[in-house]
Amino acid sequence: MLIGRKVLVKEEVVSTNDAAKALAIDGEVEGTVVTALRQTGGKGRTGRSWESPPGGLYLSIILRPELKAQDLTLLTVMSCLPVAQAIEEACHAVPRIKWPNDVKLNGRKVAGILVEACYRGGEPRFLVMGIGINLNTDPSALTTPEAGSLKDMCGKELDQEHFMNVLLFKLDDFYAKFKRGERDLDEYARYSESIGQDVEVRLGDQKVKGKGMHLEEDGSLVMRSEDGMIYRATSVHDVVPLDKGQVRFETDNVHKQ
Ligand code: BT5
Repeated sequence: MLIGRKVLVKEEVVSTNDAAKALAIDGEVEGTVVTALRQTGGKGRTGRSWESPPGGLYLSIILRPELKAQDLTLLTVMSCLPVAQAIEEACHAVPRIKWPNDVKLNGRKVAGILVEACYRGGEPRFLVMGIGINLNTDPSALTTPEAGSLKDMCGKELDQEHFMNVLLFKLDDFYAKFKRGERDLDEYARYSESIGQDVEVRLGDQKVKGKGMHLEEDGSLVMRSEDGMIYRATSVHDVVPLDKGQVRFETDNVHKQ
């Protein structure tokens, strides 16, 4: 087992992603996990914040994959799969993955993933995969209207240690398979609420409504807009028309060292 060989438990941090990033810069090995009981500055994508009261699970994993840039996006997008599987096992209910990085249960967002890539000289040096799950969070501690707590929705307190062990096991299995080139897109589609469903993505200043069609091998979501245009959405929810050439690659947040 690579992921979770070493788990560092903190009481309070600003962000487990920042804590993991600092460790990774100092050479911490792949697979190390940083977790905290609460975060004072939990981060979402593109400057958004992640509410992190006690009761939630906040963890970040240091990864050093030797993968091509396009595989990094797919890795980011598909990392929702082990999170959804762990939630299904704990709650006996099927969660839905909203592309690119949300996991929802009964229409409420219960988990989010933020993967940050640290580059040096154009080559990814390491990734930090941050996962936030509203496990035993008191729903009144969450102000985001669409947020949901697993404890509230499953009707029982969940064993945090057991849940984390299951999650780390599933993440480890997923990551090992991913590195071997195995991508279970059918299993992903089973949880997806975006494939075959109505989606809305941003194209510059505009929002485009349409239907999600399939996940591309580079992790982007192909959709057909209401006026019949085919678009490819990259993982930062920019959308690039397929017939206008190049698709832009961006991991969620890119940091230069
Ligand atoms: C995400 O961003 O969903 C990624 C969240 C990743 C959080 C983890 S916690 C461990 C690690 N350390 C960090 O600092 N971050 C990672 P995004 O798709 O941008 O969604 C952010 C939006 O989700 C916010 O603007 C709110 O609308 C909503 N939100 C914030 N906190 C939430 C919560 N606890 N539960 C559900 N929704 C929330």
